[in-house]
Amino acid sequence: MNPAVLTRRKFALLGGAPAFAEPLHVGAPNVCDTRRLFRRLEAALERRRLANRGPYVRELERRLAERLQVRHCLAVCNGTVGLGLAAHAAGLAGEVIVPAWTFVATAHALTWQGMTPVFVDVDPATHNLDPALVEAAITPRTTGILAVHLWGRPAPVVALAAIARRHGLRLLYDAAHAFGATCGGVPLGNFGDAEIFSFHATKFFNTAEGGAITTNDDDLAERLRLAMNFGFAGLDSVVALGINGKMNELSAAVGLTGLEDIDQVLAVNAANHRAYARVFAGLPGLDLLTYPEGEASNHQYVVVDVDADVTGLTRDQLAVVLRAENCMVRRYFHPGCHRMEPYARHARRLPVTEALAERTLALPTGSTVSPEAIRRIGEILHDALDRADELREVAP
Ligand code: T4K
Repeated sequence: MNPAVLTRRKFALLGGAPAFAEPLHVGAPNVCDTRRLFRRLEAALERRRLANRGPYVRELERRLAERLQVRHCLAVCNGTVGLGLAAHAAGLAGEVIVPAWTFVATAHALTWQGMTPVFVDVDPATHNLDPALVEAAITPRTTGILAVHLWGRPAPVVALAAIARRHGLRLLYDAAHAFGATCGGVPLGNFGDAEIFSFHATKFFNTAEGGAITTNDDDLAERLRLAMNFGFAGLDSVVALGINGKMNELSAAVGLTGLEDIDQVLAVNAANHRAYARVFAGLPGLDLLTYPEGEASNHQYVVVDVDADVTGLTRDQLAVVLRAENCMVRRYFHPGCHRMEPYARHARRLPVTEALAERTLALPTGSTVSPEAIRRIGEILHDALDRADELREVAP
């Protein structure tokens, strides 16, 4: 620790100016090339084709399927609707096993369909479903597993596939965080019966709002196509229950334009993650969640485990310190879905999820965060740990 820094810093929490003049957000959107986007938007407006699987949506689906090396890719209006559509089209009903350590949309999408999410704990090392606990939670009412590739790190796909096969269950993946990641060299998007991506503004690849369902199952793809378009099989022939799950042309234009520069965005995220790794290597009690070696990863989430016994500050106290400096860290996914409504009244203890919910902090990354900003965040953290006694008094 540089003693000059110690004497210089006046924490914003103690009346100093925030370290960052403008807030650094977790999930600040990566914005695509605006000129190319405007040209695309102009063309869509001129041809007066704005919705209902227009040329941009079809092109985006084609390009995404190519990139993910998957047979079918269906662009949807958002990830949550995509999850509900996939659950419906896969024939899920009754109980579906999900992690509680995820964004609440994973569970809500099932509940909205009249299904019961059965929350199962995760592996503390990976933050993903623990296969042994999944198997133990199966009952005669279980019809499927909706696993999550949390933070874009692959769920245990081999073990889950074996469990699904053994028990005759459907297997879906919430891949909201996982676009661009691989498992065993295979792009996520190819596992289970179907996978569902989110292209929300906060994702490294975004269409403002949007998502996609991918599958290698031709029949399931056909059911999904019907279900996402009100069940229409022809001009006035409705053959199944459906809703409106379609992506619009303007969102697809954002996606097509963003896709052209996606490798640069991936490079920025990877470089930022390396910069954070250097910072956290020197900070005892703060462990950066790593991405698997030898696999592609999007590094969209910078996730740190806070061991308060070592740091002297709890995760929440550190969050207060950093947010005062305009580093707008998030407590994703506190307190765990099982302790949110409408699930809390039936909640049973999930010790790993509950511990992670008290210890996990997400930090900003993406194209709005420079290596210099990460270095400064490191300085603030060093300083905060050195002066934990003082900060504990003011950070509730
Ligand atoms: N499954 C999983 C595992 C998910 O994580 C998600 C979504 C879904 C399913 C559902 O997919 P979608 O239906 O959303 O496609 C955000 C996102 O809204 C949500 O998409 C995402 N996961 C979740 C992890 O994060 P919040 O409640 O944190 O949103 P909000 O408004 O607080 O924004 C997050 C940060 O991003 C803020 O710090 C501000 C910044 N931001 C946000 C937006 C929208 C910007 O700077 N500009 C923006 O335009 O949920």
